[in-house]
Amino acid sequence: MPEYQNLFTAVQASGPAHMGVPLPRRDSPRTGKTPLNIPILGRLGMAQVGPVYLGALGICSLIFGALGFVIIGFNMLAQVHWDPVQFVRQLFWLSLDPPSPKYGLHLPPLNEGGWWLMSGCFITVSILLWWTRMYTRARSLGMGTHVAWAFAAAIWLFLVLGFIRPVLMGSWSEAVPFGIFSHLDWTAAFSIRYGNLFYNPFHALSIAFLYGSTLLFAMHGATILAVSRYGGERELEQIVDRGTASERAALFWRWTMGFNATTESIHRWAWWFAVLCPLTGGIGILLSGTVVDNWYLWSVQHGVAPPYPPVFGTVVDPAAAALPGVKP
Ligand code: 07D
Repeated sequence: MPEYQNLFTAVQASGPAHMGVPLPRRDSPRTGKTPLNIPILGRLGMAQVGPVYLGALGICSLIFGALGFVIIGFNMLAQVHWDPVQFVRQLFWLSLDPPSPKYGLHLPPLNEGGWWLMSGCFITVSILLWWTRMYTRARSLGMGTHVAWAFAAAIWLFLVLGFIRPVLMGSWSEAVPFGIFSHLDWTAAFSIRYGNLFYNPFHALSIAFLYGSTLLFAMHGATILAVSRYGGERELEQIVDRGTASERAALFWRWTMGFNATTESIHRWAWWFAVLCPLTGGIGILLSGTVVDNWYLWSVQHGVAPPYPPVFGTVVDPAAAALPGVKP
């Protein structure tokens, strides 16, 4: 047996399928037959696939998600006159857009944003149901609800972009369109409209946590793999059989940078960095247009960024320039 194991040489123990812990009385009973056993998946994780716990929340979430998704798909198909070839060719350019500004927060006709509103509503319901499912599943297993709260941080950004900020701005037209390139165009246009999002300190924070998360994940993943020859990845042994993997992992970082996380605290670092990325991001988006109209001018005003040299005269907020009586 090889001493060093990796993704491709891992020894796969196989035995009777594990159906999981007994379910509480209020939960749906187990249905279905023996779970699948797919050895190739054992190279990436576990070879056992299923059983999935669906339950009422799961089923409802999938139904609403599918409805929202299909509404988007059929709108796109209609845009290419129901031609499947053009649908595939133009997929990245197709888009289901929110209503135009003239509708404010009112209900628009279906073909002028109504479908967008309906599918957005269904997808939001689907995501909230999925969140509840994660929460209740964790509770049923006697676990903490950390995953659900991390998911909630992402949902916060999703809701700010598509619901909370548009409501505060008084128009659904502020929300993000459903489409591959269209949502990217929306992002670029949003940045330009509010004076370059790089000057938004919350966007900067969000990026710091995004990049920080990848760095922490790489450090943690690499550290554990590096001590897997001492059983570092079999976390139980670290607790009951001290003296090899964990100590080496900790010592490595203390030697190289003077400080080390613990096997518990590294996961708290990871959780907070990941959660703070959409949390700070959502704050940044919420402030754009509601409190701050031009992040570049805001930065100059607050001494964050230097002003342009006065060769072009004073820089005027383009939005303000459009106001009567203000000369560009
Ligand atoms: C988007 C929300 C949660 C998602 C959920 C899932 C479905 C599917 C389907 C049921 C990811 C929803 C699920 C919809 C359901 C069915 C069928 C999470 C999301 C719950 N930026 N930027 C960020 C960088 C620039 C701009 C964040 C880098 C330009 C805007 C992040 C650069 C411009 C917004 C980030 C860069 C610009 C952002 C996202 C570099 C113009 C946002 C964090 C190097 C392009 C968002 C404050 C995240 C935000 C955001 C990174 C550049 C615009 C840190 C690295 C200057 C408008 N940017 N950006 O976790 O929060 O997203 O901003 O250039 O809104 Mg940016």
